[in-house]
This record gives sequence, C-alpha cells and structure tokens, in this order.
Amino acid sequence: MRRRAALLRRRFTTGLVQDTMIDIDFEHLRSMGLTPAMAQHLALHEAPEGGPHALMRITEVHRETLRLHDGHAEVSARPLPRVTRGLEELDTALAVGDWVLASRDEHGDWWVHLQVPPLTHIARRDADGSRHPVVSNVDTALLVMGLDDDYNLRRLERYLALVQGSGVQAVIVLTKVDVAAPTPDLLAPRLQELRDRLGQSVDIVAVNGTHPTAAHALAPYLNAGQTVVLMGSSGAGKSTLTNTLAGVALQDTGAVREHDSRGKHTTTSRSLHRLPGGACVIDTPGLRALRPDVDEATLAWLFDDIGRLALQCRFRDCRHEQEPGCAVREGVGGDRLRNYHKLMREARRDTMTVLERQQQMSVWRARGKAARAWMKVKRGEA
Ligand SMILES: Nc1nc2c(ncn2[C@@H]2O[C@H](COP(=O)(O)OP(=O)(O)OP(=O)(O)O)[C@@H](O)[C@H]2O)c(=O)[nH]1
Ligand SMILES: [Mg+2]
Ligand SMILES: [Zn+2]
Repeated sequence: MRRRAALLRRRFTTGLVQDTMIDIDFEHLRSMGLTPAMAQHLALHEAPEGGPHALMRITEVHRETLRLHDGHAEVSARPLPRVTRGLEELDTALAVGDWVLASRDEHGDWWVHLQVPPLTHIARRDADGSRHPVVSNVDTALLVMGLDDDYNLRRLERYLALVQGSGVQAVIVLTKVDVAAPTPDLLAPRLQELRDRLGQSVDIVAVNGTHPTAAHALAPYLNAGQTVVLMGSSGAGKSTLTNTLAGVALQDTGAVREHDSRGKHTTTSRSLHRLPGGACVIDTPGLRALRPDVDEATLAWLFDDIGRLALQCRFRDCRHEQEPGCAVREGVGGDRLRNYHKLMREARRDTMTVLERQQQMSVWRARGKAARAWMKVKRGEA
C-alpha cells in the first residue's frame, strides 16, 4: 500500500496522501477509469476522519445499497446518512461513475464516507421537475439510436441537450446499419440528413452493434482509462453494444416489437463495466421521461444555427413564430424549430431549479478551491 501511494505521489506532485490514510492503487484504479485529472482533483481533498479509506468507483446504485469496485473486487456498500443528506442539500445523489472514499466497519460492512465531487455529471429531470443524476465522471456519451423505426431526430436533440453543458462529449452512434441501411447508397442520405440538421460539430458513427467491427469504429472513444456511457431509447442496442465491446455477454438483451422497433426495457438499472482495452462502459436503461437539465443559454448553444439566423430576422425580438421576415423559419426545418421551442419552454419552466444546479456546481467548485488553499498551507506555500 505504501509503495502504491508513493507511486501516485511521484506521478502527481500535489503533495497527496502524505499523512491521510487513503489506500490508492493507481494501476488497478486506472482500469476502473481513474484519470490523471481525477487523481489530481482527489489530491486536493482532505480525507475524512477515521479510515483507512479506500478509493472506489460506484458501478451500480440500488435503492438501499451501492456496488463499489476498487479494481480488484466488487463490494456492496451503503452511504453514511450524512453523505446522503449532504448531497440532498445540493439536490443530487450518488451516481454510477462517482468516485468515493469507503471503509469497512468492525462488522465487515462497507460504508461510503465521502463523494469526490465529480468532474463531469449528467442529470435529467422528471415530468414534475425533480432532478435525478444519470452518471458522473464520464468522458463521452454515446447516444445510441437505431436506424430502424427507433430513428427520431427530435428525441436525439433531447439527448444532445441532456449531455450539453455537462462537460461530456456527445457522439451519435447509429445502430442496425446491417438491417436498416446495409449499403453505402442507403446509408449516405441518412447521414446527410443528420448533418443537415445537427451541423458538423458532433461525431456520427454507424455500426452493426452485434458485430466486432463496432468495437473498431468506437475505438477512438475507448482509450485506456476513459469512460463512456451508452444512452438511448429501449431497444436501440445499448446492451448489445456493451457485450460487443466487452467481447462477452455481460448484459441481457431483448427483442424489439416488430411494428415500431420499440424495446421492452430489458435493462432496468445502470451498471459500469470494464472493457478489455482498459476503458469503462456504463450501460443504462432507456429513459422514459427524457427532460434535460439545461438552461436557455445552453440550448441556444446547441441550436446555434437558430441563433445565427436570428440575427437576420426583420424584428430584433423575433420569436420565430408568426412574425413576418423571419429568417429562422425560412432557414431551419419546421421540426427542428418546433423541438427548439418546446425545449426552450421547458427550460424556462425549470429556470429556478437550474439556478439551484448552478449553486450546486459552485459549492463543488468552492470545495475544490478550499482544499487547494488548504494544501498550500500544508505545503508551507501560503
Ligand atoms: N441486426 C442488428 N440488431 C441489433 C443491433 N443492435 C441491437 N440489435 C438488436 O436489437 C434488440 C435490442 O437490443 P438491446 O441491446 O437489448 O437494446 P437496449 O438498448 O439495451 O434496450 P433496453 O435495455 O431495453 O434499454 C436485440 O434483439 C438486439 O439483438 C444491430 O446493430 N444490428
Ligand atoms: Mg439494455
Ligand atoms: Zn425570426
């Protein structure tokens, strides 16, 4: 253990774990997706009382318990009530992908003592406006959509909005090319339609999720130490991709209804898995209520084509609805514009809660700042 901590100190000269009792095995935790950025971030946080504590990653969240993995083994644990309460005050909760400090009590039970504030975090809202974490600390969100009847651009824009502003890169993964667009002349117009609507800024990959070639196509997002989350509706092929990337059948997959390609909600909870190449993948169930946790400014960024065209509208305060001389209505597809209006209405309704979220992020940032200042004092720099 001492040797491992020493290794980490050599790599990150932030004065980590000198006299705190944290068991950090960087080599193994790297296989759980511990990035240098996260290790450095962690080095700035004071260890909680007691210990020794182990740094572990949440692989599953259940009603009462969590599954934690340290790179060697998986254990079942529970969060200390004060941890849950502290996060509730920030209108959030522990999520798959979070890094935590945990320790075992005298009965052999594992307890989570601290959540390391996440570096990236995706959250959604329920129809009633309440906020729910989806995942933490992922690098890339693979937005999985079938080229069959699952194909729905309005829903895809919703997923993009969900990821936008979370610090996570979104990549569109179109599945079922083998059945829905098996030849280049069938695939090309589908890709063109997407590009026309979404612009050039987002990567689009088309795969047969059941075939090993899918792993090659997604390799750029799956370097050792990286974490991806698979999101998309039920039946899109998220678990199929998980299994193809893993090279073994980790997750159950289900048939889809023939007339509309809908899945049967085969996957019911989120789970994090290690891949042979050293990356981690989080499989998720299709979300039923998909309401992104975003503000108007973030949406404006996502629909930047609308923002650009709006400069050419006859009226400065044009709402792109009935006004004459509207460049947006002229230049943007009706479907995309309707979706934009709908998402904007929801974002406005959620404004108060978005402010709360910003407050939460600033508390997280302030904690990091305080810890940095504390480390400086400790090192005699301040
Ligand atoms: N031919 C073909 N079938 C696919 C592809 N991807 C998924 N499927 C099939 O689609 C069905 C649904 O796939 P799943 O992986 O269970 O879908 P999911 O997204 O995990 O769905 P939920 O767990 O319900 O959210 C299965 O029968 C898969 O075999 C693909 O690229 N090509
Ligand atoms: Mg599934
Ligand atoms: Zn206009």
